[in-house]
Amino acid sequence: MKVTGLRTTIVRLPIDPAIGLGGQGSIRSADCVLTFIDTDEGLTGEGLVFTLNNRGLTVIHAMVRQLSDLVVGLDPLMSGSLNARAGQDVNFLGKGVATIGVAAIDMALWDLRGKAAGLNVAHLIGACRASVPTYASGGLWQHLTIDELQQEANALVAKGFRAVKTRIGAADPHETVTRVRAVREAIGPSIALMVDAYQQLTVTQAIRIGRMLEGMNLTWFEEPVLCHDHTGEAEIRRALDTPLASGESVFTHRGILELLQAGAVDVAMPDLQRMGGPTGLLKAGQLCEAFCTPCSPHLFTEMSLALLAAMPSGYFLEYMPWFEAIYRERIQLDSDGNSVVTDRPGWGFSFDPEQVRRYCAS
Ligand code: SMN
Ligand code: MG
Repeated sequence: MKVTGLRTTIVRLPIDPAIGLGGQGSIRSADCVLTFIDTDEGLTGEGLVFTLNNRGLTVIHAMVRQLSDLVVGLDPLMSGSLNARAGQDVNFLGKGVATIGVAAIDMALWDLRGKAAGLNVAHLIGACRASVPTYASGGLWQHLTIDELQQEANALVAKGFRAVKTRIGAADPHETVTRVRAVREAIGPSIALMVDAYQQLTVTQAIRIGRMLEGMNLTWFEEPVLCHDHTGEAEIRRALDTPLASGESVFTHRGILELLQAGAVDVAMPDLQRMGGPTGLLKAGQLCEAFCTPCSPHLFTEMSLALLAAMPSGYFLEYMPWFEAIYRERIQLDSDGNSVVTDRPGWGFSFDPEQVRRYCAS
């Protein structure tokens, strides 16, 4: 089999109503570069990388396209070293956009290998579990009132989720506690609850708020401080009983290694596009295993499901519905609130051409 070409399509998915991030602006769209790798055997592999609010979308798009010569002509079954070679190739540019470009291609190659074998990526690797604990991440944002928070929390539980995440910020700590308590009261004691401060706090603020939240049986406290402050994360982790989660904002598995070596986290959260794709994410998962640290991949629900199912260190799947509109298939929850690993080949989730046309902006 040979790769005959790389195609890309830009889709812009509106997030309406916009998500308010406390004092940190808002999220109004998820803007994606869909990557298609075609072969002479008629199989096509698919990948998705994205940005928020259209920021840098054309840059990511150009990056993916710039890398097409690395993959055209390649036998997808012989693409094991592609990620490492591509990493060397873009080394001069540093991480960031270059890594995201590599990720799009690596995602599509994994999809292709699964399709060529007739296996879901989870089974291609060798799955550890048939379903994956899942938390609802698309709601409970900071712009909601207490009533709205409770209504949304109830609705998520009614949909079958057994774990939910809410966002907090640097507002008055008492208000933060009131909001998190309101969610805990709505969902009851047996649903897992996570909080995510997406890097908005200082170490002192995080320890203070974290102490005030102890006793609410939080599953984790996510990204309390700036993502590169591993010393600060380690300090917060030592000060609190609540597990500390972080890692979504670091690049490549080496970024996750630094996080683990610093003793910064109880839960590591590698992000598929910042890891440079599935190859890097699986390496991050193996590092987590070596450090006896649960691994909860960030976003990319439709692809992370298969990878998480195949990671011995795998923990929760983040269910974020932003990309659902362009996929044919949907995540299925079982009666325990776990996402079921599908037998469909490749990712098991494929782009719906009609919906792609609808949201297409290229
Ligand atoms: C998050 C992800 C994407 C945009 C905003 C916030 C959040 C998460 O940190 O973990 O889902
Ligand atoms: Mg987060």
